[in-house]
Amino acid sequence: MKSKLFFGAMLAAVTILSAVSNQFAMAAGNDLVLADFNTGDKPSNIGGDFGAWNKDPNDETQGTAMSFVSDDALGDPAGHSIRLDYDVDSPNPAYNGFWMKLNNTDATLYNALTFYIKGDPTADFTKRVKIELKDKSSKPSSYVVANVTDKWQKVSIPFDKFHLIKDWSSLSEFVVTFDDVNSRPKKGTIYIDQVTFSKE
Ligand SMILES: [Ca+2]
Ligand SMILES: [Ca+2]
Repeated sequence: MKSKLFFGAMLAAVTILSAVSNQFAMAAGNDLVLADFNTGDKPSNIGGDFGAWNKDPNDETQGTAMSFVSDDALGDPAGHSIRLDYDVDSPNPAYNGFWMKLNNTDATLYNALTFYIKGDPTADFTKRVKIELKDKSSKPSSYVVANVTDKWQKVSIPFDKFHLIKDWSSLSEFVVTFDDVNSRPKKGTIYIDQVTFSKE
């Protein structure tokens, strides 16, 4: 009886150990890079379109302009990131930013959205940036990233922070939003790179 119990305990331990090592194996190389922007052109790594959006294109006092810059977050001398020049300083309610289609990507193998972000010390920049994901219902689920600095910083947002995402098997869009509530100063420059679904 005793030896049976011992054997059972050993078996449980081996099972747990192998489950843990499988997790490490998955974490090592199974991230899905959605966009590294390294070609300096569209589309994204998964074939998705992306660009800047403006709440009211007729209001010339607000908007975001997107461009590619050869300042890669991972230090690749041939790589690129995107530069977002935003302006939410307007007499009208103002919000604008960056959108990127996710082409119904199945994210069920991953548990975090990661990317690199920094601000431009010359143009100045907001320390708080709103990030949104949408599933196929297209209802945005948002999370505000704080403490952006003028150095590249890796941000990792666990999926469970995006409370309104119901269906992780089919994601439609990644959005960066500047608005007149979170963005201080109301005009500035943010860089984004290496948008990835990760298993952490
Ligand atoms: Ca890059
Ligand atoms: Ca303005």
